[in-house]
Amino acid sequence: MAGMRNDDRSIVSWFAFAAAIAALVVAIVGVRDDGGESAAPSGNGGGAPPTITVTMFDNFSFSPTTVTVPTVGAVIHLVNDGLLPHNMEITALGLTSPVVQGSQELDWEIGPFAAGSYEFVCPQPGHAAAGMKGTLVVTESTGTASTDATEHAAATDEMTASQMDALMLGVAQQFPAVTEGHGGDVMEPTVLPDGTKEYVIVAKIVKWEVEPGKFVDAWTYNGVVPAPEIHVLTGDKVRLVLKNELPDSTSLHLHGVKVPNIMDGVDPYTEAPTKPGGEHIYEFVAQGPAVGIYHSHHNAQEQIPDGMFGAFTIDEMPIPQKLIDKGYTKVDKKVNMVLNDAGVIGLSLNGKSFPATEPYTLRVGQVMLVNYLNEGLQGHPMHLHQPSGWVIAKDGVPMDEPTPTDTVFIAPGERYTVLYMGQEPGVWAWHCHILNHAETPEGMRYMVTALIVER
Ligand SMILES: [Cu+2]
Repeated sequence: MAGMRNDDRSIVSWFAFAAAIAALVVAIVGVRDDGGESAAPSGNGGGAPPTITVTMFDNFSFSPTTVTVPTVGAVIHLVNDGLLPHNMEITALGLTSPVVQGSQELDWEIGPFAAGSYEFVCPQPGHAAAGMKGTLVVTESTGTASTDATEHAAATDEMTASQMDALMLGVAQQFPAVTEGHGGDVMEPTVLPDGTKEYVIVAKIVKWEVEPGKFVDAWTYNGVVPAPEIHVLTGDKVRLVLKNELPDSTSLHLHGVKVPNIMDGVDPYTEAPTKPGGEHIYEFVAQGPAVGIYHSHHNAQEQIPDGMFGAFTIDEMPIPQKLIDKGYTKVDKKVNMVLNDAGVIGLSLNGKSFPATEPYTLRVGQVMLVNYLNEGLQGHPMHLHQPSGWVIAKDGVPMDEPTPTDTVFIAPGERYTVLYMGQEPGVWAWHCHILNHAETPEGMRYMVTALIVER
């Protein structure tokens, strides 16, 4: 898998890519017409300042993170969704709002000001450093723009159809947005004198950029989300050295991988918790095939969604004869897609949220094998517009009879292995079909990527 990403991106130029995605967005949202129910921004016609809602959260974030206002100014309706005091400071303009106490809200009038782009932060001690910041875009035109409001209903009410279209286009054109960090690449083992493959797994907190500018304190293995993929072969002697650099204890469970009970990684039953600063060794002989996950089994409802998960695969999944007969003779590309929806990472594919998700490319006739692995707290129906696929394994067990799918529902903990063959060239949307996991009034978000099929 290493190096695949650069190859992928070189196949289409960035500009062509953005244009293709833009066309895709237009196609998706084309059903909404300008005479629809959207209201114009209040008072905008006469040049009066519009009201824009900005919500502040105790996870040190603003929503939306990009606020677009006209040069005439705006009323910022500040809502504190948390319990801590928060407020908003546009440092370069010398503007600071009153402090908003927990669960309170207030209106803050700002402007007029010159067109430009200005950072805003929460000036409460430590909040900006924790990532509580955003961008105020001042434009000559009117606007109430945002790129990631959670107050979607309110945002929709304040937008015209054209404004909504412009926002959606803006988000789409960012795809694939560049962010720091890339998870899930295959980890190389240290081979010990007796042939054992040793992997050192360091549990630690790092700043992880889920989407452009949104850094969270992710709980990781080896500093990336998802953790590096561990891929071994049947018969391999495997040794995992877990080093705990977290402030809490932890343990490492091998989900969907056959191991002796004592290696199951479930404290306090099969082992004592590995304390901060501690180390634990897991040893077993690989028995494949397997499409598994290694993840925390200690306060897992927080440690896993916060980032402590990675694929653990053994051997390659066999292609059923029925599909070989249909021309699926070999796998040209392998993709692990780890789903998440909670913790500091939130709704994401492989630790990233659209438009920062990774696009995939495939040539007509090539075959892509996708392992979907759900590490979230809810099920996700993953839908690839085209090509439709064939499920060839469930939880790492090969199926004699493949089943066709264009939407595969993956419950928490489940793994499905699906083969797709590139057929019709184009940019094909690929997303969770719980629609608010994929779409907002401001454009596509969260669990969305694309498959680009080329001749
Ligand atoms: Cu979903």
